[in-house]
Amino acid sequence: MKKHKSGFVNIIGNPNVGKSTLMNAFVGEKLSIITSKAQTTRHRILGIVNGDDFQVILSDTPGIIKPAYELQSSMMNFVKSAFEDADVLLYMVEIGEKALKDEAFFTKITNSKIPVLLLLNKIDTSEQQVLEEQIQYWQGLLPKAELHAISALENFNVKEVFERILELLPEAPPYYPKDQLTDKPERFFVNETIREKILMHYKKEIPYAVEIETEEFFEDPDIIRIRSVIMVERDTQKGIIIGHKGSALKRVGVESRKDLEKFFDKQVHIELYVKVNKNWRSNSRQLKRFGYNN
Ligand SMILES: Nc1nc2c(ncn2[C@@H]2O[C@H](COP(=O)(O)OP(=O)(O)OP(=O)(O)O)[C@@H](O)[C@H]2O)c(=O)[nH]1
Ligand SMILES: [Mg+2]
Repeated sequence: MKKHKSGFVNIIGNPNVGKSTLMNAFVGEKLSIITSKAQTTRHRILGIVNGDDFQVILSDTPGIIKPAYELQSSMMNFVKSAFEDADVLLYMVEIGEKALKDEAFFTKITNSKIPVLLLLNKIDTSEQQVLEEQIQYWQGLLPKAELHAISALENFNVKEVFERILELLPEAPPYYPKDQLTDKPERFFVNETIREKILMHYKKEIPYAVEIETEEFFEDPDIIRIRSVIMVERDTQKGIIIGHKGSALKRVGVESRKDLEKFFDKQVHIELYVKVNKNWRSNSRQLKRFGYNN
């Protein structure tokens, strides 16, 4: 009989390099939201890939930044935790970027005792010559890491990286039930879906001042009824979220409903409200309430 392998595989890297896209590609489900804006991911989200003789527990994490307010410090604590329990680290960079913005994190990667796979992502955007230069540059910077050039978006070399992860994982029993896909509850995915629409449709600071709280998630046999609150920091932001005659908010609701119907494979009814929660991003009690309690 084949031995069972299991372990934690944690994806870290700068904002916007494609960490969430890769995790979703491994899992085959849209667990993490993806947008073209930096700091899309705010939590550490597990995506579990199960097989007869393996369980790979992937972690998507927020992009590494220098924190400017308490929410961001909490996001960086999620990244730190991902360093601590990894069996394999996936350090993701994108074509054209230069090393991590945070030196301390970069030193940690350089000195890592566990295997590091250096994933050079978005190679679909680059010419062969640029790619070769980039490979040389990164190999020089992190000689101990094993480099894989990939495109998470186009699923190029993703399977090969997964096979390599399986080779590197220790023999261990599964940590989670074999039918479990993630560590997050249903409400979390509702919140994230709504936040994704806000990241997509509102400019500048607005998405960063928003947090979602789902107050009601009620599952009937043929429909899920959801009521969620969009929290902003100031009155002016509330007006912007709602938009002219409620049109902007309505669009968020319609698009979120469509995505959630796909995600839950069921009809969804969603009601959205907007509330001002002054400076929640800097208030540790509020942050705790929203699940940033690390
Ligand atoms: N061309 C190309 N674009 C990609 C690839 N992977 C991801 N992207 C795009 O890059 C952007 C950021 O992707 P995400 O997966 O959200 O990146 P992230 O690292 O999780 O970002 P944060 O959560 O903000 O740290 C999105 O617009 C993706 O579609 C890729 O392989 N090629
Ligand atoms: Mg992300």
